Amino acid sequence: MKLLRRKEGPSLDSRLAALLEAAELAEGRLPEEAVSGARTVAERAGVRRTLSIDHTVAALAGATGSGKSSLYNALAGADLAAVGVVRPTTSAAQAALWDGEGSGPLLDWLDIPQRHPATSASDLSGLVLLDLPDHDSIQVSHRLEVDRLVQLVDLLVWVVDPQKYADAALHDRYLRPLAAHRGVMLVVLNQVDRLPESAVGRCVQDLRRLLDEDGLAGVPVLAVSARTGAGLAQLRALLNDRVAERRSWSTRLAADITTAAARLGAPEEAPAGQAMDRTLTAALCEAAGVPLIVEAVAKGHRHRAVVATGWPVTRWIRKLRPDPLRRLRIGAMAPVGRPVGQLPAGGASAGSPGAPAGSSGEAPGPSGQGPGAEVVGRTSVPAASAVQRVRVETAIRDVGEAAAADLPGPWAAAVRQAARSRSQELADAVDRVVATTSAGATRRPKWWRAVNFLQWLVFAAMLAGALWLGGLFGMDYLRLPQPPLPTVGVVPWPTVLLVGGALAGVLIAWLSRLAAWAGGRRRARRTARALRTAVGRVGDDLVLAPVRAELDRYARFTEALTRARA
Ligand SMILES: Nc1nc2c(ncn2[C@@H]2O[C@H](COP(=O)(O)OP(=O)(O)OP(=O)(O)O)[C@@H](O)[C@H]2O)c(=O)[nH]1
Ligand SMILES: [Mg+2]
Repeated sequence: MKLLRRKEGPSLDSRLAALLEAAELAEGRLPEEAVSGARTVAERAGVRRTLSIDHTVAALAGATGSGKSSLYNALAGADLAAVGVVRPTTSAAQAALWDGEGSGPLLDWLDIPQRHPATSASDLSGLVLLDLPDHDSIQVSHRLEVDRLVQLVDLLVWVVDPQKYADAALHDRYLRPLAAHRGVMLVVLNQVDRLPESAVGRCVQDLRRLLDEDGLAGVPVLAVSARTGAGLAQLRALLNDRVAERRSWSTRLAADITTAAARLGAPEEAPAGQAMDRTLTAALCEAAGVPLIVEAVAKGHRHRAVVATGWPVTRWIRKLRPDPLRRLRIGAMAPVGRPVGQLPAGGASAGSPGAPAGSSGEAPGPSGQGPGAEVVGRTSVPAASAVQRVRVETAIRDVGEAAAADLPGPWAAAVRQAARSRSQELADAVDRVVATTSAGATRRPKWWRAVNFLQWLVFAAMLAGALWLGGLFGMDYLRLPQPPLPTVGVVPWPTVLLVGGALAGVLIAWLSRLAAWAGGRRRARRTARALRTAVGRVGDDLVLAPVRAELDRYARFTEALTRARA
């Protein structure tokens, strides 16, 4: 016995664990009924295994008047159950025990208070035989009692009679749904004494055909008569075999697991989760104003280059104009309000046009800062337009659709939902990475300082030339004798300094502008790349990662389901 327990244990154990795991993973994805059904099976199995496995609980089930109680009495060798002409007779299940010692907790669990020792020969040692009420009863309580015990017993003995063996109530409600339990089922055609001998074979054959149609091929069918005792010896022998094997309990639990697992779904190969992110990144970049920022990076670079390296005489004019990049509050990182939720907010945003494009944050300053608005490090990049938001929504939907393509219905819905699950956070997260990623775009190249120094040197030379010439002009005006004037060739030095300084200053300014133009483009390209990567990462975190998690959950579910069905 101990050996048997060990032999059955592990595989049942692991299948039960797998069923529970599958149910847990299916929580919220599959119909609650299937999930709780699997849990109930696991729970029930857990309890049954702790109760006596030396006893086999067999239930006589069937329609009213089929002769369950008569058969019960005949097998037990005593009139334990009332056999009546008024239908239905049996209203509560009772048990006959063959060597019932130790079966108490099992019968307590089955909730059967009426227990009688059987008086027939003890060849059925270990059998607990239940006489059930009728399954097709006009009494609801009878049907409920039958349904309850059909779920729990180790062995099902269906008792039919020649009149009602084809009843749809039996085949549709019990036999067909229990096809997985054919290993723990017997069918007894009772009252064969009421048939002419020649008809018995035909009747059994017809019953056999019906059972085959129910998916119960291989289930033993016995023709008996509780009244005459015909066929009872074979029935006893069959019961004796099953009781001696002491395996019906585990076969039944295994069938329960198979059925519960089937209700959770067919274990299919989980599709490789390929989430397409290109379009999503592109849509997010557009909505986050990346092209605008990239353009501003190039322009801002040129702007600052002119301020830093332009001709000192004219560069102040440029200073009066705002820096295009700082206008977007990039690089400045001052707390500026930007209404959150500019990108689509899950399914809720569908159909709501939201703020018109560019309506907020166009100008620097706390324009969008309302009471309670989130104000930490927001950029002033204009809000996403309706078209851009729709594009992001579409891209998110496409990611969900593509990932859900090969999944069964409820799981596909869960994957689609996962794609949308964090879209509320997208606007904020994208804005934050845009602010941090492009913050470095305002760094000044070292050569600007050198050129600036040179500009001031040249400017000083020009100024010196101007002052010198001014001095000479003054002395001439006052008719004072002219001091000696050094020359370069024929051109006097102060003129060389003034004109040369001015020309050199303008030339340096133009050359620097040329270099800044190229530098600006280069910086814009680098920023674009960095922004695309950073925004792509946000899309990955908030859209693709939840999808991958759900696909992974489905993969683990199918894997658990495969183990549960093994
Ligand atoms: N001829 C004949 N009559 C039988 C046989 N078995 C039972 N009967 C009769 O059929 C009637 C119903 O028998 P029960 O044993 O009470 O039937 P049951 O299936 O327990 O019915 P419920 O308790 O109402 O569900 C009784 O009158 C029995 O005498 C049989 O093998 N042959
Ligand atoms: Mg009865």
